[in-house]
Amino acid sequence: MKRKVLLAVLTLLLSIADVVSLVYPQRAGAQESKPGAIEVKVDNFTFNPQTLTVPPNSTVTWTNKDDIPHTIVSQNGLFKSKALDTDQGYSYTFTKAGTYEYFCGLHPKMVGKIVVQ
Ligand SMILES: [Cu+2]
Repeated sequence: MKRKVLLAVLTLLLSIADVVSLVYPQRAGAQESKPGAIEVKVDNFTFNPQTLTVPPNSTVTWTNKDDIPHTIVSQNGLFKSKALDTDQGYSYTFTKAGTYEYFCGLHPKMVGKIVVQ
């Protein structure tokens, strides 16, 4: 009886894999960069990478890897995060081309730049 259930589950998983492999090639053809994957690490009082170039409509996620809080504040007031504790993240979607400079509100010497083009 247990074996039959296991077989049914395996069959279901295989058919899901079939569907995914049918859908996936079309998506891979679109070949834009993946906005979800764009990450700036905040580590050792620096933004890494310090300058990041992304296409329009990219969502950038900053993740705090330090054991003290940091914030992400844009120079022109466009975005501002709350204090991020260790491993907390903040995301912002850049819709328009331009250069967006930002800093840490708690340590203003920490600066970074997002270039959207
Ligand atoms: Cu900071």
